[in-house]
Amino acid sequence: MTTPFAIDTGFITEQNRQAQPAVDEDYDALARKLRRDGVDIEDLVARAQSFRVAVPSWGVGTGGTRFARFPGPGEPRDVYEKLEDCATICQLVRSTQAVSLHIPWDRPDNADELRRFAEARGLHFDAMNSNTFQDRPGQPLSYKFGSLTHTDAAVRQQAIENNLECIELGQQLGSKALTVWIADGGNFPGQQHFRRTLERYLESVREIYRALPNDWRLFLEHKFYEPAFYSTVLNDWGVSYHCARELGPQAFCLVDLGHHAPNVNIEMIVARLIQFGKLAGFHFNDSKYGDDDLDAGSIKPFQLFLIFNELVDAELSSMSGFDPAYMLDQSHNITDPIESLMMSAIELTRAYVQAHLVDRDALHEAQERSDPLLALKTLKDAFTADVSPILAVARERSGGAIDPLTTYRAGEYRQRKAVERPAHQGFAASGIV
Ligand code: RM4
Ligand code: MN
Ligand code: MN
Repeated sequence: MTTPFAIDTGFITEQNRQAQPAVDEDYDALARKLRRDGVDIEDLVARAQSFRVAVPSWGVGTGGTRFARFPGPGEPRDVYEKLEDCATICQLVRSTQAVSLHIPWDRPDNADELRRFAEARGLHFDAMNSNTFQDRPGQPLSYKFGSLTHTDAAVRQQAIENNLECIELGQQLGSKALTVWIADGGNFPGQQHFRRTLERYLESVREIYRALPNDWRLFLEHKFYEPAFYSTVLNDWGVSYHCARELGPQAFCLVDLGHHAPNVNIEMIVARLIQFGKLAGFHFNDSKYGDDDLDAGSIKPFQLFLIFNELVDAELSSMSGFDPAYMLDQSHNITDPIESLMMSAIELTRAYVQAHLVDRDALHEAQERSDPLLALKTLKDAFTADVSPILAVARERSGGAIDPLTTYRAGEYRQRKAVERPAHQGFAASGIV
């Protein structure tokens, strides 16, 4: 077998050399401007270098809608090829060392071999995601009418076992968390008894919780609709919070940005969960209408900034137990997934750095003096600052690309993969994966 193509480090260095003079000029100008405000740019570069977000294995494949999927060239055909793509993203942006797997989509024949394969590429495994929202071939019982909350105890048991398998596999892979998202819910009024269904959910998740290793966390992911269109069992953060509390100290609430009704104040939910010590972390994406799974920061960058404003506020107050897990959860339907994931990782780092630019003393004072306009201006000053030179320098110092998109395209990774990975028959099926 020939060695799969990878972008050469020397090529990145050469691309950086060409981009360096312009970046240096912008960086120096920004450093001077920030110094006037008493901010040391080097601190912000260090913050940017420390930022981490996990990439979902399913994100590197072309997504789709319920109408169609338009596969792109050179798509990964198995978990190993997915990891190659994740390694390329990390090579260029340097913030995405962790990969989140979905089981059974990514179930390996040999977990040790997969772990070594990842480690050899500087990657490790983030939260495991269980999938009980589809039927796998040969599966004895169907999830058509639910999984962990099904009225039939045997179906619930099967779904519990699917989750236990994820924990077991995750332990072999070095993961430390399990994310449970269920599609359970109803399309018709009367279809489900709301209270009984939630009771069954708790009973099932308790079994999963009991199997958690001591150093693991359980992330409960709520979603208010889809694929169930009338009601879902874990419909919002309130229910999620209730369940996490019922379960115990290792259970937390995961916030997927696309899983809220339109206009909901997500940053406030984030602040509440932080205050209650139950924020698991995020599935980052963006949306206009619903669970659109668009690229993070593409539609509502100010909202993203406001979320990071809460996160950074908690980070700077050294709140005990504050350790949110960040992951991208997007569906790349019409873009090259590698490009989208790189740009999204950069947008998150941007929001994180901008949030560090907020003058927190000034904000606090404006709040105390009931000066809403000055409070908003304090936030807007940070949000409108162009921190791109900080992000570029951070990437370059960490061994990544000053301009990941240009370098990726110039490196012809996708073209090379199109040759190496001829699409197999039947791969163009519709659906989100
Ligand atoms: C769901 C949810 C889950 C993700 C699946 C693919 O809407 O966001 O996190 O695993 O999609
Ligand atoms: Mn999600
Ligand atoms: Mn989702």
